[in-house]
Amino acid sequence: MSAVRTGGRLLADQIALHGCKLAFCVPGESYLALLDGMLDHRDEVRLVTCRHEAAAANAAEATGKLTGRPGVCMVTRGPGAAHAAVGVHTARQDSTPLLLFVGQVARRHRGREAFQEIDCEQVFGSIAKSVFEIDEADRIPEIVASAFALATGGRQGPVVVSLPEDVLFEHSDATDAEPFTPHEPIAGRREIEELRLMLDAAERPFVLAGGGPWDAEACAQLTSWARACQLPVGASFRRQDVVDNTLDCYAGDVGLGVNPRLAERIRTADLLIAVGPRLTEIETQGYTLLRAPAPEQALVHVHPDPRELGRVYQPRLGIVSSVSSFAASAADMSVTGDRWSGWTREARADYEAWSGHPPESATVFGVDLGEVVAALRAELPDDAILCNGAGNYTVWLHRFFRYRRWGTQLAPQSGAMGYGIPASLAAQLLNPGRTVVALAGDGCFQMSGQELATMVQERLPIIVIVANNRMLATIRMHQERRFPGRVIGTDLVNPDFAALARAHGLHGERVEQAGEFSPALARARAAGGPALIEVLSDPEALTPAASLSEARAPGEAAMARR
Ligand SMILES: Cc1ncc(C[n+]2csc(CCOP(=O)(O)OP(=O)(O)O)c2C)c(N)n1
Ligand SMILES: [Mg+2]
Repeated sequence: MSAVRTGGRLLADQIALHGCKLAFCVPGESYLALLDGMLDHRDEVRLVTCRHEAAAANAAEATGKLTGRPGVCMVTRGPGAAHAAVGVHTARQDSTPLLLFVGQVARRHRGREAFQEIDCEQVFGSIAKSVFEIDEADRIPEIVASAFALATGGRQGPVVVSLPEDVLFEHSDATDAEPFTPHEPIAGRREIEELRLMLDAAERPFVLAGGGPWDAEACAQLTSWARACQLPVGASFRRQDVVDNTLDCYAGDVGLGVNPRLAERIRTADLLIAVGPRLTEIETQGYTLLRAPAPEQALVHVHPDPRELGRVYQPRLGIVSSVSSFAASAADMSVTGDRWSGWTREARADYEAWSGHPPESATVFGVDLGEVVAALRAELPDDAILCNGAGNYTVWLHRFFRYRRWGTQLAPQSGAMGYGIPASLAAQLLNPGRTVVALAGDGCFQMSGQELATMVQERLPIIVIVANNRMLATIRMHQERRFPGRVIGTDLVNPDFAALARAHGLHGERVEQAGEFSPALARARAAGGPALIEVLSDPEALTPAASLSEARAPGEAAMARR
């Protein structure tokens, strides 16, 4: 279309024509004309108002994770942009396509430190893939098309677009862009053949899958390759849904609190095929599983962005390819797995021994989180989406839950607290018929708990589970290990979470004793609307494997056990 439009309307038209169906915002007077433009697209683009910009940005990030296309977030200048920064950071670390539109001071006031002025380039320059400021309404179609393309090209990530207020009111007769199409790097035949030869020579191959963007088809192709060649597949940190965890080829995730036997397996593999992930501090367990820069394992690294190949680790074979293109090519590869089928069976046995059943509860008080995850595993449908933030409570989830399908895990590789609840908004809005569960610790919950109001307003039947141990256990754990007995800053005095939920209009209840969680889950699922279950858990149970007293005095606790 080409007609005279305000910048705000022109921008809203571009957002819609590039295929955005869901956007999150906290309104601001700095971008009224964009909001007004969105009104004319209200039937195509659902605009959800969050209570806090951090939540809006996280929800948009989760939209990007689930769809592989940029999630869209709109916020006001200084305070709004500062709040939204956490979502930009997560999009960066998790390689998620995200567009953050920031209302900005008028052009003529720039540089005066006008009211709430923020220099987006300075603030976001080191975490966004790119930062634009639109100087004239005529260039809106070009810059927005560029932002969509940049966010999705190569390694996906966040792009920030700053919108001077007067540009949004300026009139323009610019012509619309064409809808953007993401470009996909394709795995070359020669590289696939080279990989086949490397596999032919391998004794102990291991596949580490992660990164993205994945989709159901690519995951199915990766799985069929792994099964045909009897390859063990591990998932990178918080990408546990790339392979059905119940299959024999699945060997567990290389995240925080990794199975030590899995870590050892990767260390001793002779061929490591990384399909999609960046090889970060987490996947390499503090850069110890692989030697930098030249790993002992023959490293094959598949990544859509050439800048990630050799960034820390020099691959023996680097393949610049989308995970989908690689998986499609690999699915046709036939290599006999006879030599390593025993190795793959052992990898699976290690996983099952590690994650089969939560250990016997040592808790004397409240509900063991092992019981909670066991109930979720047994009772949720295979396509339920589980969302979480950061904290020790996630260790139970990541270790004992079985992810069955792609798109069922929304969790921040950035380790950001407060992520799970906003992510659950996106998950439920995009998948109205599916079960969505958000898990949060008491600390984590209180970073985005205000979004219970958004759940009610948008009628989203999300089930929120708050694991309440009345402390920031992750930090307390580190504190006890490094400074035994010197506790500071990690105790929490909390509200009554169930009552807080009820005050928002959710079904809310608290479980305090073993055996109570499963019936509470059934009641929450039957509630027909958003529900919150507060689970009182024992502060003594730091992780499935560590207790508070042991962290404080490892020797003494071991003596006491004898
Ligand atoms: C936004 C943010 N702030 C601080 C941290 C550091 N941090 C990591 S885990 C954690 C405690 C989480 O507490 P809670 O949600 O209660 O979970 P718990 O560890 O008690 O199970 C903190 C403060 C973080 N990861 N993210
Ligand atoms: Mg806690």
